[in-house]
Amino acid sequence: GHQSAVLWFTGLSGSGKSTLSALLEKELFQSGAHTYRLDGDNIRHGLNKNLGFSPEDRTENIRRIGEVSKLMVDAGIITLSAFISPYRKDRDQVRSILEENEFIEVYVKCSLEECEKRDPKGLYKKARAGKIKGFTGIDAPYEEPEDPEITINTELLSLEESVQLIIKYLKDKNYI
Ligand code: GGZ
Repeated sequence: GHQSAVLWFTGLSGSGKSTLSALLEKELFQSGAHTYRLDGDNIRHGLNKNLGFSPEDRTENIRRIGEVSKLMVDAGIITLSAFISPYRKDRDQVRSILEENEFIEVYVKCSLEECEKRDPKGLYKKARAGKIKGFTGIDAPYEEPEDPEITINTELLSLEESVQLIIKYLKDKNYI
């Protein structure tokens, strides 16, 4: 059977959300699924370009993305939303506007130490130097999911293993 849903990727900057969701989308698309990916590139530069990184703005960012994700799920699309989404209450709010089986929380788990070591955009370095204020993990909080549907530890799994784990979940639960 087929059931659309949002795969909600949450985790620190540099944890691997974008890389993982991009490769997963590619594989899902190749298997014939209808997918769409929401991330900072197509959301924070458009719909949410009036929002920054204060706690209030992050909450509003996630609220709007949740509503857009819901519309996409209603349109029958497997939606991949990749945002830090640091507040548990904001993620739970998104969960609450969807049906039970329509929200799949994917915790992209990676220690702050490792994210800082990766630092692909040099943002942690800037945050440590005080050039960026309120950076998640440094001087802004990240609240870990308490009961995510899927946890992907990107320090232990390869990218391909991570993708296959999610595909297996989707197959086992009859999403694809
Ligand atoms: C966290 C920030 C910040 C601050 C800019 N804190 O690694 P990136 O660059 O590409 O991903 C981060 C992205 C986070 O945006 P989100 O919309 O996912 O955040 S939230 O869910 O909290 O609303 C990072 C960059 O934006 N960035 N300033 N202060 N990340």
